[in-house]
Order: sequence, then structure tokens, then C-alpha cells
Amino acid sequence: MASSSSLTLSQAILTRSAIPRHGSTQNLLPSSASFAIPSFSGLKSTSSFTVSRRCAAGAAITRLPVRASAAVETLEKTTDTELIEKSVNTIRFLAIDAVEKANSGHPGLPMGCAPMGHLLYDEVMRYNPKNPYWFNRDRFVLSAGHGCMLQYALLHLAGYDAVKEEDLKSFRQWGSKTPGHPENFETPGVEVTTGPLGQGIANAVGLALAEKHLAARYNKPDSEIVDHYTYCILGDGCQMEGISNEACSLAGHWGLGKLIAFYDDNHISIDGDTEIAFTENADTRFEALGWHVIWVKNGNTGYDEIRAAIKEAKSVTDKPTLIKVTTTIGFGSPNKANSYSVHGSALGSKEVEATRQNLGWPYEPFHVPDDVKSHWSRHTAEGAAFEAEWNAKFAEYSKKYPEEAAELKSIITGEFPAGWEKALPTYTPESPADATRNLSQQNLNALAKVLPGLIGGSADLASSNMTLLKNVRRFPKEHSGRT
Ligand SMILES: Cc1ncc(C[n+]2csc(CCOP(=O)(O)OP(=O)(O)O)c2C)c(N)n1
Repeated sequence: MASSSSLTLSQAILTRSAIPRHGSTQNLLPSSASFAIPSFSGLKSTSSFTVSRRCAAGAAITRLPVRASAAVETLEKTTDTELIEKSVNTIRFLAIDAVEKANSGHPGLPMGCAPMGHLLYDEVMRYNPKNPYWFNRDRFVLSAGHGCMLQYALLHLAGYDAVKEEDLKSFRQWGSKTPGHPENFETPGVEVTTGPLGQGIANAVGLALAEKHLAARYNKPDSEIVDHYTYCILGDGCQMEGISNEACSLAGHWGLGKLIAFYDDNHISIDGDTEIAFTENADTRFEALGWHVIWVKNGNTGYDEIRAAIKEAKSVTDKPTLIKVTTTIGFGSPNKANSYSVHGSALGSKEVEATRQNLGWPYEPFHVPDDVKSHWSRHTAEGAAFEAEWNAKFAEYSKKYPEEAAELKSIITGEFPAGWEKALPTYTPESPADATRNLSQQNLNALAKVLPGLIGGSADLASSNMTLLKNVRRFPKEHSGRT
């Protein structure tokens, strides 16, 4: 990434994981140490499993059994497939209806990615819809930001207050909480503003980097106080952008094992089939970048395949994972699926009707069937319980490790330690003239001593732009703390 190191960048890397761009910081941390810790009946993986994968042009490969680890514990439920399909179709139709009402937007991606979106938000991710800023939540970034109705539908079903029915109905309207591309400062629950393709996956790399750094610095053998995943959906367009390759190269270099990216491999972009200009083998490229790569061949209805891929991804702890999910853009639309016409335009009333017939959807626009609503409603209590559990853990951690807890808290809230500015060097008119980059380096190094959240980056230029933090190690793959 061609950005030179700066204080702004450095602070951003850590605070992006923790500080909302809107609202107050009061919900980031518990105010009290006493919380009930409910128990969970989350399904634990106990057995090994095999996943079949094909390289883009090759034959099927059966992967060796992958050892399941404690990290693969998820919120799996024994939901019947019929209800899952109903939920997935709810997501599809919320997207179809919102785009139709606005007569503007991108229905194709949400229709194709609804299955993976459903599984992520309903079974896999840990979050608290009533406190989108809970620190140890899993992060989700929609790098293909044009498909934002997917994200809004998921936030709506999960119970986030920012996306109510009326917000879906005002999709893409001035001042709404549901702008045409996700904006984290508008919609609590959206982690990262996306739209420029490739930017989201680059931000996801930053979020996963922050998690790895904070975990290395603050986790103790008896307390993994920092422990969350970063998930991302990127499309063909993101893959085409250079920034995604640069950022993903770093992710592979750093071995960001808690970064799991889904590549929506639908072969369609704005102008038509990707055959026009994009025929590279992303699987082998990502393998070369140091990623673990899995191919889910049926992203439209292969729920178990997607589940197995996520489990496998979680069991690979020393590499980020790319799950290539082959989907059909506009899945369910009889005349527009698998074509560019469903990428960025409303289906039109005739095709909406045909899609309703095809998917067996008898409901009014924006309707969420009661059983789907009731199924998703558990996330409010479960999310509160996740947070309460973590709060209790943090209270325990604070008793045992008060210094580390105070430091982590300051990083999470973005509050600088009292008197931090006294660490800055002072200059007078009599001070000798010096290059601004040298003065910058003096200041950066002074601040590094008092701001534990400071991380810098330099595009292979630190010895020239003087951004090296002298008493701090470079960020290594085997990271075990900052100093
Ligand atoms: C950097 C950048 N270049 C161009 C665009 C314009 N653009 C928006 S969506 C899109 C095509 C994306 O294709 P894909 O990722 O396959 O999405 P899908 O067709 O599956 O919805 C393009 C080129 C953009 N948003 N950002």
C-alpha cells in the first residue's frame, strides 16, 4: 500500500477496530464488573472433516482431514433447511423490494450472496445488535459495497436499531440510514465505509491486523481478552483492483489467521461476463500470497459446503483464508439471473413478479414472515449475553492485570493517557534548523513511548521519510507483543 507512515495512519490502524465514527464511546466497555454469565449450547466441533476443492481449471481435490480446533466453535443451530431458505429468500426480497422502491441500486449481489450472508450473521458471527460498538465483536466488511442491501437486510433481521423497516423503505434517499453504499458514520453496525472496489478488503486486512496485534500484546495464558474474527465479502470487481492484491499480500505475509474473506465468484460485473477482461486464476494467486484457499462450488444452496468451509478456515490459524464461493448473480430471477442486467438496476415489476413465482414468495413487499422474524429474534439476547460474558472476563482480567487492562481500555476508547503531550519535545526559535521529516521522527518516537496504540507503516521508505519507531520491533508474523 503506497501510504507513508503517519500518526494519523498509525492511530487509525488500531482505533478502526474499536472506535465508532459516530455516536459516543460509552458502550465500548463495561462500567461495572459484575455480570451474569449465561451458558451457551453452541455446537462444538469435535470431529475432523474433509472438504473438496477444485482449482479454477482443475479437477476435484479432496483435502486432507483438517483438525478442528476450539476456535471453530460457532453459534450453529439445528435450524431446518426450509426455514433457512425462507430466511435467505427474505434477504433476497428485502433487497429486491428496496431497490424497486428506490428504482435504483444493486439487487444482483444480495440475491446471490444471501446464503453466505445468512450463515454468517445467523450462525457464525458473534455480535451484539444492541451495542454495535462492543469491542470484542466479530467484524464484517462488505467490500463489494454496491451490494449494500445485503448488509442492510442482515442488520435489519439481526435486530440492529439503525436499520428498521422504514429505513429499508428509504433506501438510497437523502438523509436515510441506508445510503447507496455502506457508510460507517451513518449506520451503526456498518464497520467500514465501502464503495471504491478493493477498499473494503484492504480495511478488513487492517482490522485483522489490529486484532492480531492487540491479542499478542494483551492476551494472557489464562485470558484471551482479544479474540475476534474479521469477515469480508469481496467480488470480481474488488479482485480486479490493485489495492486488494497489495493489502492481501500483507495479510498473507503477516499470517492473519482470523481474516476470512468470501470471494463472490459470480463471473458478472457491470459490463457483462468477466471473460471480457478478467480471466486470472484468483485461487492460485491467493495461494501465492500465502492464503489458504477453499472453493465452495455451490454458493446458491450449498449451506453445508459453506459451513464446512468456514470451519476449515477457522482451523487454519496461521494464514488468512479466501473462500471462493461460486454464486449466481440475481439468483431466483428467471430472466435476469446470471446477467449484467441484474447487477445495478431494479428488476422491474414484471421480473419481480416472475421472481416471486419462481421462488414461491407470496408476501407483500418488505414483509418478514413471522417464523423468520422469530428465528432471528434470539440474537438480541444472545448478543447481550456474549457481551456480558466478555465484560465479566474483562473485569476479571482488570483485577489480575490492572496495567494492561488500563492500557487496553485507553486504546479501545481512544482516550490518550493523561499528560501524554508532556512526552513531546519542545522547540524554540533558537533550536537548530532541521528537516521536517527529522522533527517528525523525533515526535513520533516520543509519542510511541506513551501511546501504546501507535503503529506505523511505511512503503519501504522508513529510512528516507524517517518514520521508523526506534524502540519498537517491526510487525512480525510470529507476533508476541509490541516490544
Ligand atoms: C475502484 C472502483 N472502480 C469502479 C467502480 C464502479 N463499479 C461499481 S460495481 C462494479 C462492478 C463490480 O463487479 P462485481 O464485483 O462482480 O459485482 P457484482 O456484479 O457481482 O455485483 C464497478 C466496476 C467502483 N465502485 N470502484
